[in-house]
Amino acid sequence: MAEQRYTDEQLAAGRRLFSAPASFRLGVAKLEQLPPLKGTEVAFAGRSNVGKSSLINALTGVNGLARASNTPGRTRELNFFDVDQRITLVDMPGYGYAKAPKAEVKQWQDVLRGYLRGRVGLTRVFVLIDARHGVKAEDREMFDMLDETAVAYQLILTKADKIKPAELASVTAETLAFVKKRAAALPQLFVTSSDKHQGFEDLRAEIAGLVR
Ligand SMILES: Nc1nc2c(ncn2[C@@H]2O[C@H](COP(=O)(O)OP(=O)(O)O)[C@@H](O)[C@H]2O)c(=O)[nH]1
Ligand SMILES: [Mg+2]
Repeated sequence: MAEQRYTDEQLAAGRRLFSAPASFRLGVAKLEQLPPLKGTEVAFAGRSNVGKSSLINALTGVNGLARASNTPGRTRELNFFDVDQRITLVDMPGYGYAKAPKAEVKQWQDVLRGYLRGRVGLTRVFVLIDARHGVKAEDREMFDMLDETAVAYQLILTKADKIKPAELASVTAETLAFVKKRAAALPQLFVTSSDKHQGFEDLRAEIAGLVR
């Protein structure tokens, strides 16, 4: 069995934090509409279809809280969710959706960059990577943006249920080697399956540790 990464107390704090019902606060399409900070803010980024919405649903235990969709590129807003008044989760619009019109892509990149640059109090960005695909060019652009804006970020490999354990081990090692070279990336990652509800105890413990 793998070594326990968090203490029992940390795991319990994670469970306690997420035992409170999470709720949707608002969706924001323009920087001027950003709400005031409430508690510790953490954001989730990743390519379209990587599993952001599914992960937020599984993390909070609220089915349908974040809209999961089979149509990639549909979420065009920063969606804000409250957890226990102490944590704000932000579902960021997916990037790397080739079919989106150029002007729309540019508008979204501006909103993302503006949010990442200007959001004082944004504590952590979790960047989701599909375990089947590993780090792609668009992910590296996101890492560049995060390194530039000096926002601490940490990777989550998603859809772990879709690949064999041996493949998962090698993509985990490759991805870790990759982030170790990045300025603002944390040198540990999470591996999750929203379908099988795996990996969330640790992620909850990590997020609970960020509460001020
Ligand atoms: N097998 C499997 N499918 C997943 C998982 N997470 C998400 N999906 C599927 O991947 C698709 C995209 O998920 P979604 O959460 O909407 O991705 P988003 O665009 O990043 O928000 C949906 O069909 C989900 O059901 C997972 O952990 N395992
Ligand atoms: Mg989504």
